[in-house]
Amino acid sequence: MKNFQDDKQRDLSTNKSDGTNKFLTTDQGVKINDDNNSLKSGERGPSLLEDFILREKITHFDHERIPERIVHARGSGAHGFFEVTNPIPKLTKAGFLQEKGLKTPVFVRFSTVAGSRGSTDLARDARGFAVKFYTQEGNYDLVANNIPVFFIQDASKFPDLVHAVKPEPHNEMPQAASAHDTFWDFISLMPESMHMIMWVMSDRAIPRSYRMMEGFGVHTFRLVNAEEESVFVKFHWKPKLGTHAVAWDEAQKISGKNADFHREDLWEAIEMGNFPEWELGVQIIPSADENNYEFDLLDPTKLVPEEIVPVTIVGRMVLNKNPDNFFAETEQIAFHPGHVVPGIDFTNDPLLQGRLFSYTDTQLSRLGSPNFHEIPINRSIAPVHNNQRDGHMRQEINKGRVSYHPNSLGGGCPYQAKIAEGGFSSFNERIDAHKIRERSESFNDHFGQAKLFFNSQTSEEKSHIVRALRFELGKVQTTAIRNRMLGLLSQIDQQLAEKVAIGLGAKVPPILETPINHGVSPENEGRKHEPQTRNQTIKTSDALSMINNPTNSPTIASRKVAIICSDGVSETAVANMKNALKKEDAKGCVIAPHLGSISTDSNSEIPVDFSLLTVSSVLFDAVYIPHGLDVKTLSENKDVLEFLNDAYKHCKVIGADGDASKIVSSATFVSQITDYDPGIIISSEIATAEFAQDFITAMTMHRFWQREENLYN
Ligand code: HDD
Repeated sequence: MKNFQDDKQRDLSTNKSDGTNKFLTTDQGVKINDDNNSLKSGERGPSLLEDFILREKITHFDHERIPERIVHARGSGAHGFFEVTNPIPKLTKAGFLQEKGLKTPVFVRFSTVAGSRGSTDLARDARGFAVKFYTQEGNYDLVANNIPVFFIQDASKFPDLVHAVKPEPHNEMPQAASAHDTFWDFISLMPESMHMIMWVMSDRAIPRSYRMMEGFGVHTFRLVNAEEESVFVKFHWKPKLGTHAVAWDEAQKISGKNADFHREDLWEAIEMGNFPEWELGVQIIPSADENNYEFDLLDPTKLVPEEIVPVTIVGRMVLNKNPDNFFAETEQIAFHPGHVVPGIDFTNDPLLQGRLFSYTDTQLSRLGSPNFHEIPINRSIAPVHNNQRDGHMRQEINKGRVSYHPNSLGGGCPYQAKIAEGGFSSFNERIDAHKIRERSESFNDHFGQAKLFFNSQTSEEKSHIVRALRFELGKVQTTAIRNRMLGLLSQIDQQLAEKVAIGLGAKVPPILETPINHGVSPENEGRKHEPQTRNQTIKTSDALSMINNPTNSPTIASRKVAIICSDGVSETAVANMKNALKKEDAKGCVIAPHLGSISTDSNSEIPVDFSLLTVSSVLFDAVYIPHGLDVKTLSENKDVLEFLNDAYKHCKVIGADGDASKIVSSATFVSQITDYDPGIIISSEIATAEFAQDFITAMTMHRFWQREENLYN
């Protein structure tokens, strides 16, 4: 079996440099004798223009920023590989999907959409999930999101959408947030966005980790086999760790405590050897079924329920190496849905068609030259030969006289490949149509799948959506926008609209008062573009819920537990919990009032990982308080109480053994518990295996959202 897993690392290694044990030099390779003082006329004199070392250093510095991405500016990346587990040669001729066990190198970049490069990871937002496969037949980019549908149906609305969600242009506020007037003004006039709105108001928009997100190609794509036969596909990434979220209050606090929370989580998991993993799946739809659904396969605001077309797993992706240099790799990587290889092709989805233009165009202003494909992270490992020449920062030195085709002087080289030799040929789709600037009537159902999504959520998830909408619309200052939104929400679910209305102190308007714009010219308005709510064959789908999601598996691998300690702590209790967590690949972190170490009941010293001053509960998955602490002092310690109250409020597991349970009961929320709470694990005995096991089993539930019934009613 040929294994290409390391090909990209080998390729990148030719550009890597390491200054260890080397002289400091100028960019021209001249050794520098003094990097601390500029060349002056006399000790206190003016600097001399002659100082080429100073000029070079400052000039480079002055130019080291490049424009950030117009969207998805904030992101984090990692290297890894994709391995075929279930080859699909009957469906596609794509070489990297042909043989079981074949490994292809990948680079993945996860991102938020709206915020700037330096914004927080925990914004309420869709997440980008872009994968570059460095295949033997050239680069294939699957430029996906963690949500399977999109806000708009036609690429012509993308600039409007992005203008509306970005900080408002007069005062550049708010950063990395959709909770403001321009976003909801636009949305309230775009009923086609209602399905996506349900997703971004759900917990999908506040993931616990990039490693715990699903990924979706969104559009329907085509696979094409060696016989030039095609099927439609939807791409899915399914995370091995399950699909999980944080609470919204928690997300906002994380943004203050550690804006790099997701970036750090991905980095640390890879450094610790907890390599994130996803399965790649496809929903396969025969060409003949193109018109057999109650939605249009070309409409990117629709998904294909997994109950109608199940997901067939074809491979797995493992991320096992952090980048060496953020700018060179994560910032300079350039994705493009139009980077496809033979065997993968597009459909006429009008959003996808617009994307096919936008991505190269944006790289030209972001990376500055049509030679961005030569930047090491973008460079294909398949050989590149063509007649494209010159331009800013050209790296390749093309030999010979000939830079045109056809030619006789160069022997006709480089020559075209026949299809049988791997030459790309577009799928031979028959199109017979009038040129027309209009939206297809088959795209008119704006509420059917929004309903399906809402109805598929558990009651806890539904209340998260209600509270998210109350928050977002609560920040909107224009009453008319809030009311328009209530009108649209009532078309998804009357109760949803009414619950949101309570939070806004408003009444749900009758449906007829809701103005609608369908992206059609005014003279066509109302002709055949009335929005519809088509009945869905499927009434609910577990795959759409995070809590009922079939991807969830009972693992706590890579989760972090705060072990709150102080002098006198039981050494065996701490060791018992730490060891039990380690066996599950999770980590117990010792947190104490100060850094350094604390002394235990057996006079040994335990090193402290973090002081209470620098961390808080929102940065951990669960809290454990071991026996032996100074109960009186810690029960009154404001930091400890805030730790426990937040852990409780965010529905996390809280555990304590021996005397430490008294500390837990002194926290306000916890002290008010009347019913049994399966997320609070208390044991009168100290350091028992059963206690550690109960704690771990509770952690596999991720969160005990049912607590919120008492907290928020
Ligand atoms: Fe896009 C970046 C995903 C619609 C135009 N997009 C970008 C990235 C992701 C997506 C993951 C970040 C890639 C990276 O990490 O560098 N975009 C999507 C998905 C969409 C989508 C899943 C809908 C299904 N995008 C979309 C439309 C347009 C764009 C309709 C324009 C017509 N997207 C861009 C862009 C970006 C981009 C402006 C900004 C930076 C970049 O491309 O490289 O061209």
